[in-house]
Amino acid sequence: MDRQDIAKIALEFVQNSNYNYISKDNAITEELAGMKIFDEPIFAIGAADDDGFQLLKNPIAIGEHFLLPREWTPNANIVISYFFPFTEEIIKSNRKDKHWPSNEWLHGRIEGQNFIKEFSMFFNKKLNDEGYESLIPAFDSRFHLGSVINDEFQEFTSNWSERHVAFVCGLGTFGLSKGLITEKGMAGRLGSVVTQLKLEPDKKRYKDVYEYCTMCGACVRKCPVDAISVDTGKDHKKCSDFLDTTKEKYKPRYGCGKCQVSVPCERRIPNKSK
Ligand code: B12
Ligand code: SF4
Ligand code: SF4
Repeated sequence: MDRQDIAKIALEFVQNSNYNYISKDNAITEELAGMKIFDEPIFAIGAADDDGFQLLKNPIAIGEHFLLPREWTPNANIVISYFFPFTEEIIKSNRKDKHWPSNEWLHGRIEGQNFIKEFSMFFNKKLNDEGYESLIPAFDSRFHLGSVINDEFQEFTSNWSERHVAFVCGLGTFGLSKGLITEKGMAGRLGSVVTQLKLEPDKKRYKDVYEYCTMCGACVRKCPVDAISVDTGKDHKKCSDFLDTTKEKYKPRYGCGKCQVSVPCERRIPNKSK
C-alpha cells in the first residue's frame, strides 16, 4: 500500500459509504435526509519514532499519560493522521445563528464522528489484511479521557490527542481557538492509525505550534460564551459547560463550533500577509 492507494481508499469511502450521508431515520428534519457530511480528506504521515511524539510526554504539551505510537503497537513504523473537512452545507448552516449550533452541525458532530470511526476501522482492516499490524488508538480499549497530573485530575486531556498527533505528523498547527488549522482549514474532524506499514514520513512545513494562526481574533468574537481570549488563550471549562447546555437542548446530540466557522481559518490556512 502506498500514498496513492491510501488517497484512493479514502476518496472511495467518502464518496460511497452510507456513513457519510444522513439516513432518513437519523435526520433531525426531513430535508436533512441524504445530507453529505465530509468532503475529501487530507493525510500526513509521521515516523513512529519522531522525537515530536516524545516531546508530547512533557506536561506542558500533554503529559506522561500520552502513549507513544510504539506503546500502542510495538512494531509501528508510521502514524497516518487524517483530517476530513465538513461540506459547505454543514459549514454554511452553522454561520447563521450566533449562539446555537445548526442541525447540520449537530449531525457533523455526532454522525460525523461515527463516520470517522467507521472509516478508521475500514482502513485499519485493509492494513491488517495486507499483513501490517495496525491499531486505531482513539477506538482502542486503552484509550481514555482525563488523567491525574501532579495529583490533580485533569478532565480536558487524553492519552491520544488527535490534534497533537496531527501536528507531529505534519498535518497542521494549532490556532488560538485550540483547533488544528490544516490546508483544508479547521472545520472538520481528525483521526489516525498507527501501523507497521513503511512509508516515507512527510516533511513538516512549520516549526511553531501556532504558526498557521494569524492571531486575528475572529474566533474570540465568534465564541458565544467568551471562552477564547487573545491574551489568555482558551478556557476549556467554559467551552465544555456550553457544550453541556447544548446537550440539554439538543439531546441526544450536542455541539457548537462557532469558533470554526466565518473565520479566516475555516477552510484554509489564513493569509498572514493580509
Ligand atoms: C477533550 C476534548 C475537548 C474538550 C477540551 C478540549 C481540549 N483539551 O483541547 C472540550 C469538551 C472543551 C472540547 C470542545 C470541542 N471540541 Co474537542 N476534543 C477533545 C478530545 C476528546 C481530547 C483532546 C485532548 O486530548 N487534549 C489534550 C490537551 C493537552 O490539549 P490542549 O490543552 O488543547 O493542548 C495545548 C498544549 O499542548 C499547548 N502546548 C504547550 N506546549 C506545547 C508544545 C507542543 C509541541 C505542542 C504540540 C503543544 C503545546 O498547546 C495546545 C493547544 O493550546 C479530542 C479528540 C482526541 N482524541 O484528540 C476532541 C477534539 C480536539 N475536539 C474537536 C472539536 C471539533 C471540538 C468542538 C468544535 C466541538 C464541536 N464539534 O462542536 C469544540 C471546540 C473547542 C475548540 N475551540 O477547539 C476536534 C478538533 C478538530 C480540529 N480541527 O482541531 C477533536 C480533535 C475531535 C476529532 N476527532 O476531530 N473538546
Ligand atoms: S480565527 Fe484567527 S485567531 Fe482564531 S484560530 Fe483562526 S486564524 Fe487564529
Ligand atoms: S466550541 Fe463554541 S464554546 Fe467552545 S470555544 Fe468554540 S465557539 Fe466557544
